[in-house]
Amino acid sequence: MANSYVQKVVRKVKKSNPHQPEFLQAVEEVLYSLEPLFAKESKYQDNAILERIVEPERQLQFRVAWTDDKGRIQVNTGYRIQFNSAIGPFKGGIRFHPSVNSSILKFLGFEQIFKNSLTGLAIGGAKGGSDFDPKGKSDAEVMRFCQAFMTELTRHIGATIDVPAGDIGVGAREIGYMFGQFKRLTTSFEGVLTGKAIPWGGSLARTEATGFGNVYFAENMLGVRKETIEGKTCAISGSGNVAIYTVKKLQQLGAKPVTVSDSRGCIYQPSGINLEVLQQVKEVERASLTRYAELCKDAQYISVKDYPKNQHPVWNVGAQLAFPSATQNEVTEDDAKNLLAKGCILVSEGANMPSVPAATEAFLKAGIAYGPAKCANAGGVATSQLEMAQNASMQKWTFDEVDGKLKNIMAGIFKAAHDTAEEFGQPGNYVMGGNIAGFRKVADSMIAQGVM
Ligand code: NDP
Ligand code: 2IT
Repeated sequence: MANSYVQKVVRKVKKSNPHQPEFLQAVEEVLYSLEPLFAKESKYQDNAILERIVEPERQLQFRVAWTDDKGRIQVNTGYRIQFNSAIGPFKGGIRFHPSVNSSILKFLGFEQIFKNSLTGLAIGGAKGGSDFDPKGKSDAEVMRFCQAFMTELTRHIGATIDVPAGDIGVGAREIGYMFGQFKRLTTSFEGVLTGKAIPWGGSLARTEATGFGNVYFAENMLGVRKETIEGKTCAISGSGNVAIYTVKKLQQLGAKPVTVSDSRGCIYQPSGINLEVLQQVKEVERASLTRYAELCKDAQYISVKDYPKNQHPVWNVGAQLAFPSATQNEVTEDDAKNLLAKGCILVSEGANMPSVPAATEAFLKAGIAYGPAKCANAGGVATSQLEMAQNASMQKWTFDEVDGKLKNIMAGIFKAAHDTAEEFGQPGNYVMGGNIAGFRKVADSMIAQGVM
């Protein structure tokens, strides 16, 4: 009976969302993991919560026309998926990447609902973005694009309505241009975006928060296994915001990160990643990792074209701890096998949905510490909410205050996932524990607020 409820809704989602593989993947992963809850409670089915929760409250798609440096008109598609506002204003990042489409943003928006709920804060779920590629564009082109994108988005957002932030391809520079345009159009200086620079409303520790938070989550997972971060060899994918501050926190705690990657290749440096060089190459020069290899003579660079089929070399270096921090579906089944075969004891996901379903299954089956994205990378959005709180109260907290709150929030998420997994008879399964804990709060709020 309970099984057939999930199956019925999954069938309906498949029928009404054809050609949206990432969205379907995210929906199936969450819904099937909730089955133990529906076996105990009928109120969710009685109130058609699943049928409602898989349907975004509002989806915006719009034209973004802008002029490049040569005076040519360029056109991109802009999106904002306002998925669920049961527990707070819509909240979630904006992604600028050529692969962006409705399926990817709906998967991200759907995940964001449960992630935001797990933080224990009052934030609903949303995601937005565009197929615009900031790579190779001048600052002036990025500015004109951001202004054109925000010209439409402005009418749909606000400090208590919907508060976007960064994600892939959107960092402090893009947030600045978008904030400026919002202010120009509305004359309102408000906390409408998070990830702002410090002098004009940003929060200390927001830049670091996703990476730091992920390492704090990993520490919690290791803690119940009587293990620590110190002395461990770590593999990280990606070399953007999340990857860089994962490397930084791991080094602070005495671990040795030995890999990073970007879309063109990866670095393996057995002596340990040089954080200063990484920040110079990625944050200052916005260059490829080939530049890192030029600057660090003992680093090995492997180009994507030399990767073994379906395998990412960063997951095959014998790391004890793994932190996927690039993009969705980057950890294949073969990668999971490589990690496990070489003694990996922990996978903690900085990226959103980085593991394919077969990889997730392999980690759960092996019984290693596996921190799913909704739990492990929630430190970013949680600290965004701390930025909103500072903006609303016109206060400014110190780095240590924000970092201390972040640490507590990550411990709270771990406890919720851990205790819920035990409650439903699958100790250590933070996929199920996290999904049920995140879902319950949103679903109960939806029931309380009536049919809509
Ligand atoms: P950045 O744009 O700063 O960095 C992204 C990194 O991932 C870059 O190294 C990029 O390489 C690589 N990458 C992106 N797409 C691909 C791809 N298709 N194949 C291979 N490599 C790729 O983004 P973030 O660090 O902010 O985001 C990384 C992940 O973390 C994403 O999944 C994001 O959704 C997630 N996340 C981010 C949060 C945040 O606060 N920023 C919060 C929670 C999750 P290249 O530069 O060559 O494209
Ligand atoms: O995926 C994510 O949680 C983010 N990109 C951060 C969202 C936010 O609103 O800070």
